[in-house]
Amino acid sequence: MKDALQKATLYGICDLGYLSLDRAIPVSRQLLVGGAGILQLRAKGHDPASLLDLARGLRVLCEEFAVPFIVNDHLQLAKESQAHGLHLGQDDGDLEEARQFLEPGTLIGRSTHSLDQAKAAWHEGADYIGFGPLFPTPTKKGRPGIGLENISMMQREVGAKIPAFCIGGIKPDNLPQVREAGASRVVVVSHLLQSPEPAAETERLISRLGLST
Ligand code: 3NM
Repeated sequence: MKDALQKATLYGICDLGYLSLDRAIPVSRQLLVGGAGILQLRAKGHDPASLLDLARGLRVLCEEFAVPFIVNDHLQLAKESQAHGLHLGQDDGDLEEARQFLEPGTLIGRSTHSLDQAKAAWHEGADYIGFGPLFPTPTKKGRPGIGLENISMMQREVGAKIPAFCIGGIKPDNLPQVREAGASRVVVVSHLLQSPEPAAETERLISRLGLST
């Protein structure tokens, strides 16, 4: 799935903060139909053991589209659902320890909130990073936006080596600015999950960026 990761330009998230359990798979399918090149299950506040069926279902769905399926936070759930990857925040422990627990070849991503953290994630062996939040966002409450000024430097120093996805408050109206600032890959959560037409909207965002998956 490393090749598929390289091709991904729009990263979709099945976030149970926005989707009820019964909509999780159908809406995720719409994101993939629209061209999302990677998909994460994010379920803050849920008991990971209760998510195993959903995670397995999403993994199978992603395989249909040859897209990596990533589990946020939960090492055990990633392993048991045979996810293609695990995503860890800054406080979620050591990448190398996680790598030893997971099947060889499992992708590991890291959230980063500054240029220094982005560089550190590359040095510790992350397969990809998130970089943000660019703008304050209700999806990740309590974090200030880091703005756009470090994107081009981050791209040169990290994004040239591993995929780097800009994240946080990205919507159609600020997408041109984000692109202009140097982003070539993005994560869009609330805008897509709240859209009445997630597939069409995903496709529209990708084409507005001039990015293709
Ligand atoms: N991680 P939306 S920002 C899940 O900066 C997440 O690490 C962030 O959602 C980070 O597109 C974020 O709704 C929320 O703003 C992204």
